[in-house]
Amino acid sequence: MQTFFSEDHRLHFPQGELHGGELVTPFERPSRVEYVLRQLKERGFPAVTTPDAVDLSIAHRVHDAGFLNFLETAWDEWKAAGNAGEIIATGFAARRMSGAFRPPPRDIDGKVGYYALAAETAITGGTWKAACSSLASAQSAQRHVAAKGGAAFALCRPPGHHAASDMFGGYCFINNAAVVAEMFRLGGAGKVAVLDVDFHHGNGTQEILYARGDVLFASLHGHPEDAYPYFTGYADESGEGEGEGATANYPMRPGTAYGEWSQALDEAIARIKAFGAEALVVSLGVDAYKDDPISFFKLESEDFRRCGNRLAKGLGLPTVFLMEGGYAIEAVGINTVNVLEGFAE
Ligand code: Q9C
Ligand code: ZN
Repeated sequence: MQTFFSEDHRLHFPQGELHGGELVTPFERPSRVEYVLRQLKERGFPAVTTPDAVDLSIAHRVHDAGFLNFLETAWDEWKAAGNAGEIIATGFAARRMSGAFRPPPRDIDGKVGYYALAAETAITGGTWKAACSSLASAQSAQRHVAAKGGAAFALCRPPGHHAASDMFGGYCFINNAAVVAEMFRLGGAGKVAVLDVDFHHGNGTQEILYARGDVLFASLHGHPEDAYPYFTGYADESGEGEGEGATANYPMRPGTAYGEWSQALDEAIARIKAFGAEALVVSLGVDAYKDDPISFFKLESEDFRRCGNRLAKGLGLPTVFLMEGGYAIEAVGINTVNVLEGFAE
């Protein structure tokens, strides 16, 4: 299986993540990918391929233009306003505030809060370029699968599934999964499925696809009563309008192990099959792992191999795997590559 990967991910490395009232080294850090690259190499996967240039026209189909412009220009505005540190959102367009439904404020602090879904995710001078390089890897993986069939892996960093049409956060800026699904549709696939196995609910992907009947979104994640991003991912969120029935959420409680998790996986696979998807996008976070520092499921490393195998055997679709989360960094490589190997077995 081919891997697409850009070194430009390194341009995004904030010094701080607001966590427990402290600024700590972000969990989503550049070294995560080193562990994945090492496992790919050790297990004889082909050398990684550098992606072609990003095609932002597709990003514009799933994101708000003002939002993308904000991501591109926020750092310069922030510095011009005299700020010394990294961009961190402090004031939000929260419940019942009229500004949530108006254009963004002029002031950069106001803009940051307007476009942020949470405060943990800092923006720095290299964030936009890194997010574009992450999307470029996703897009090259999609083109590879569209042309040759089979499966490909995009080692995306920063991740994408929390990024909504006009919000960043949860370490995400551009929604790679939504863009790849859109590319499959533009390439002629009648129906596409996005399966999100990251521990966290893929709120961004869900929001972007919520009213669409041509792309199914299915997600296995920590119950929103217990887990970030807290405010989406309930089982009764099932889509709207044309998209009614094309969203499937499987929230699970703290301590969930592979037995229960894999039942949800099987249900999601059955939904994808019944939906008639012709291509599959997997938001591949491995933070459902038992030792993940910010999550509470109990999957073992071998369970990730089983997961990959079930996807291949149960669906057998052209598949693009997109790296999302996973923060037990020494195990991130093992668990990620286990999924890919299990798929290929
Ligand atoms: N104490 C992904 O896995 N957690 N994002 C913030 C602050 C943010 C996870 C908790 C978790 C984001 C792609
Ligand atoms: Zn996650």
